[in-house]
Amino acid sequence: MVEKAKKELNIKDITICDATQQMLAKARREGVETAFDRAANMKACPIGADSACCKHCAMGPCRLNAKDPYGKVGVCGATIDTIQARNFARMVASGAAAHTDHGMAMVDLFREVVNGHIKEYRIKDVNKLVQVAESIGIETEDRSVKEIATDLYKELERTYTQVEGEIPFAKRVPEKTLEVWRKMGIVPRGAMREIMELMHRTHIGVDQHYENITKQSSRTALADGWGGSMVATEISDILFGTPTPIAVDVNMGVLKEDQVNVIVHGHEPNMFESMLVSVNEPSLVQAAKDAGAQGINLVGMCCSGAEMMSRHGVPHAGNFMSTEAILVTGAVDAMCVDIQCIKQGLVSVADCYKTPLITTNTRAHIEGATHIEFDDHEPQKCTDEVVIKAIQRFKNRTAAIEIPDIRNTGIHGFSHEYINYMLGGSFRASYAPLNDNIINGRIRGVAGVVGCTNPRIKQDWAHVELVKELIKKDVLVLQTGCSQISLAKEGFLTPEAAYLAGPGLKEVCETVGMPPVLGLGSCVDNSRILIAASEMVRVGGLGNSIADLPAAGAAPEWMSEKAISIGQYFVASGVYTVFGTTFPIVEETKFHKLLFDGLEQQGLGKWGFSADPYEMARMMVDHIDKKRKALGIDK
Ligand code: XCC
Ligand code: SF4
Repeated sequence: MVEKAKKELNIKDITICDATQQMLAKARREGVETAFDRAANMKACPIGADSACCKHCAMGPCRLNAKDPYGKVGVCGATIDTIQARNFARMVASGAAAHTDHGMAMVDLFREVVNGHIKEYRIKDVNKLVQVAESIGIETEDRSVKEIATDLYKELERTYTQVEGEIPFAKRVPEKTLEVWRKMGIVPRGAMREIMELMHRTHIGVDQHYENITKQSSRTALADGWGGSMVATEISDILFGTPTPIAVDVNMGVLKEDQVNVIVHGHEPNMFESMLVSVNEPSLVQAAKDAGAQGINLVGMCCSGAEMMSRHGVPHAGNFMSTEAILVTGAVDAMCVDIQCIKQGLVSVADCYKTPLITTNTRAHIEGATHIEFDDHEPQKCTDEVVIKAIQRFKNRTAAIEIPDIRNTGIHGFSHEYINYMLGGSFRASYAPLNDNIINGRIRGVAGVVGCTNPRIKQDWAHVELVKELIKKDVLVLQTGCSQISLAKEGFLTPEAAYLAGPGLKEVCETVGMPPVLGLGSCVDNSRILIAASEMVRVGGLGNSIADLPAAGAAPEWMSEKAISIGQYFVASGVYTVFGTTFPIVEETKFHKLLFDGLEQQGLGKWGFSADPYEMARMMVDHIDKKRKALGIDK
């Protein structure tokens, strides 16, 4: 039998990222396979893509027909709506678990720092500590940092463990939004309880009403957005500092041929923070020099990269779909990973270039990678060892090195506090309050454009085209995660990019000296968008709930279950949220009508979908205009 020839796409159709293109060409010359190749050769399963199958028990797996969704049911009798709602719920549960478990790790670290068991980290941002404590009603006056921090720890732990009542950050939700949640019974109690209940309810033979399942999906997703993710962001700010705008280089050109290049890729900031210490350790810097290097060059990727870039100005080499490509440079002396979005395929690419791929987290080992366990109690033990491995690899470099000579400088690190300050939020006397500029129409509305890159769509393309359209229409864009890196690589995160914006937004950007696209950090930092939205409601003039705001969200190239959880918590918070590339649903089913319309009728937001970024922009702008009209500020 003749083996079917492998499909090879034109590299220009795979990604608009020049550096990634250059590395994919090198990979092809060197016979190295990446996820782009695998995607081209593995068609997505059409039944799964529609979410028309169920494997929740051994009477199945069952397949329904997306073309005739009500033509049959599963062996147990489950309808298409039950099956889809359950599949969707499980994605929410997994995504929410990822963010909340990350937040939990931050809370664990916080506790150990507060009680003095960990000395290597400390509370760096006392102002933020006080502010977060006060936001949930903890007394701060005349109390020591330790007392406040101890109380804050106890409170925030409830985000996870509480079995009854409301999670602490529910206190930050605008009153009217909270009222809707209370009426629907979807205010999260504690993340563990919500995720457990959602897993239970999606077991065979439990909850078999798509509306009731979706209610628990909302509750669980809210335990992510206003719970786990928000805790992760706030504790990280308290421990490592709240970001303020900083100029950073992004793209593969941040690698340096004459230095030991260490990449950190993943999501939690603690290991990365320790790595920052290790690469500056005089004895290790000397060891690098003894090996013939000019120094040690630390670079981030994906979300932990986005976080470290925002906080410390650590350069960022690229987003999710560039993590294999960067190894192809041959210049990476160690890639050190922790949790989430770490492709198993990195192992074989790293192997081709003799780059040590090092896993560090007890929850995420990868077969074939080297595991060096990271422990918060002696963090440098792990990160020093990684650096030593990197220096060894530098000394014995054999791979042909080619580093794309591309670096894009932009301004990153816009925390919600800073946006507030810059655009006047609580300081309405300031010269350019955000709400006033929305009311007077210079800024038409606000859009969050976030999320992954995905080999099923040309990398970065939908992000860039969508954002271009939005700012042209005077919509201020807030970004996080891999999407932020897509735009950074195209030069949009600079004040100079204001010329690409419509006249109103351009004027505001020029007055304030800010980019039309504001980078807020990693995916857990989507919680900063929630807080900014609450703040806009609090300041006044734009309605009483988040659902009233002229705002919309999008994840044009999403791929992870975390993205679905984020989408659902934005929707449940009142935001119209449009996804691109694909959506796991059969159109014209009752479940589809619920997500794309019914939830809005219940007082929440709703989902939207389009694979076309221009249409996505139209949908979002139409929604923003509809909200402006309802507020009476359309002219
Ligand atoms: Fe992962 Fe967070 Fe998606 Fe990027 S955006 S591919 S989830 S790294 Ni979070
Ligand atoms: Fe089939 Fe029902 Fe079992 Fe799902 S739960 S696999 S639909 S029998």
